[in-house]
Amino acid sequence: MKRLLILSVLLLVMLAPVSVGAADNLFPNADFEDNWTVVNEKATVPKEWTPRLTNYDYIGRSTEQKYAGQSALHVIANIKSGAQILNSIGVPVKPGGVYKVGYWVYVVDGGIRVSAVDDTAKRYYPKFNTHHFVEDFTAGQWQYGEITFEAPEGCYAMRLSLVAPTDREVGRLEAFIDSITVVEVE
Ligand SMILES: [Ca+2]
Repeated sequence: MKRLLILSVLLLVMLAPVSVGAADNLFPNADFEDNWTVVNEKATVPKEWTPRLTNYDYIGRSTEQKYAGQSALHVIANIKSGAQILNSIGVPVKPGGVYKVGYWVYVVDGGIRVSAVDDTAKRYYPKFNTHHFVEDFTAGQWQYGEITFEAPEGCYAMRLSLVAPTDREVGRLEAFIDSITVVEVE
């Protein structure tokens, strides 16, 4: 009987879907479902994110286009290449730790760059700024993007930054982002 129980537990574990559990995700409110704050008539943002200056035409909650759940983040901007649109709060990391950022993006126009950036202190040159180029994406469909980085010596926090692409001239950009994960992999 006991052996049968162990076998059933093993089977359950084996059948469990391979996905990031909420407990493993270091990024708060990463599903863009709740906690939206109205900043002004053009921007309603998740509370963990701050718009950069007025580098946007629209930031809001999308309920029609989303990857999972009821909503996703919707961004429209006309800004110069490399300009930041939104920055997240800092997420604690350990120096030497390896982390994987995953996200789903749907590009309508232009493209968007997601960057993982050192957020230990406000400094002009962060200890790292690693990103995923828009050329990896095809417009008009949800696609998964991933960034892996090792937190260097002296790095105790990282943030995510949504940025206008630097690999091409972008006039108007429009994109949706959903289901972000930040997990420690080693
Ligand atoms: Ca969602």
